[in-house]
Amino acid sequence: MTQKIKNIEKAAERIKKAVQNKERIILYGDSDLDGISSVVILEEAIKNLGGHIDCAFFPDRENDGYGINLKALDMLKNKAPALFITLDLGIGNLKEVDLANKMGFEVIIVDHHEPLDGVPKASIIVDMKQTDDSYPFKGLANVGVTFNLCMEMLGREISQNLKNSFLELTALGTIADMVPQIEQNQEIIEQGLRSLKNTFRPAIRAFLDILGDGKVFEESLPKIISALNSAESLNFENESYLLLTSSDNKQCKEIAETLLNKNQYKQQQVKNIIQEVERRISQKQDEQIIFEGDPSWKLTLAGPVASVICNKYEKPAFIFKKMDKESCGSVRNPKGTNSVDAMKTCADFLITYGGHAQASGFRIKNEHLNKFKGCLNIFFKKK
Ligand SMILES: [Mn+2]
Repeated sequence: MTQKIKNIEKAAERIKKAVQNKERIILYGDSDLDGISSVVILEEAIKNLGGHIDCAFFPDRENDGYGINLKALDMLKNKAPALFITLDLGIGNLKEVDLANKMGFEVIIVDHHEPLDGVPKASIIVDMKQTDDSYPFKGLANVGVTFNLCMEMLGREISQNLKNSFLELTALGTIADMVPQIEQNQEIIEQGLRSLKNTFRPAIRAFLDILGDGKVFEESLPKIISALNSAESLNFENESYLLLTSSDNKQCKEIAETLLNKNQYKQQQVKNIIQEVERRISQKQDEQIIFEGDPSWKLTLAGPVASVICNKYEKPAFIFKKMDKESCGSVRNPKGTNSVDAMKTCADFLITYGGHAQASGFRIKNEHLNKFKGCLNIFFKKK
């Protein structure tokens, strides 16, 4: 028997039971394509079992912060009791899960991020990065974990068509999340892209129609992924989610067009910030890390900027938006170094942090920025 991710059978059974008992189900996903595609395929799996979800919620990273947040819980409190399923976030939300429990929610966490100091008191946690999970492949995107969960829920009876349509979104989310394209991820991407070329999904068809004009699929693909990945959440709604779940061709075309335009604008803003960072670091070449922030930089652009800077200069890149009292940022690290370990060492200066070895995020009081930077420089000097 092939090995399964810890608790995945338990989670599948619990969700199926909720469908049977007509319990309320809330899906709470991260606002990037990995999180959104996770929500979409889990919703489709629940529908396939004859159930439905009560609502899908996506926090706005810029204004509400990453993960489960108090504003969301406050908006959702009237829906308790309900099954509250988090996707691509939640493993770091120890306090928030306590609060959700108190409000009468039963929380299931589906995540692929590294647990920090302990795990939340959720009813079920599916995350192969838990220390006692011996699942051999740790590189799945969250949508890869969710795909495994959907397969577990639907079992052998699943039709090849439905499986393919799940694989399409799983491939997109996996590519978008920039996890290593090896082992299961490679299989998912190969099968998903093969199916995508002839997809029935109205959202993808809309993109292909707009970008089409005789262009090959491979050229359109990065644009589609980038557009879907850069939609922002507003009032816990997300345009990419609306697009991917719409069956109205006209609406799909309108949203797809909007997302492509917004993404183009975003790419230009990313370029501008990169230029500014490069101007600043040209005077600081002796430092171990790149550590730059600004009040005018959008938080959602910090990740893309840090990626480019990290690749180009082969140094850990900490890029942040400086707000009134706090700063919030994204981190990208060269292979062989671990940003989560680095921040663990310097955790005294941080409000929160979390993520993966190569890609993570943090929140900090402005008065601690210099001490944090000094601590990071010492950590990476030792490496
Ligand atoms: Mn992810």
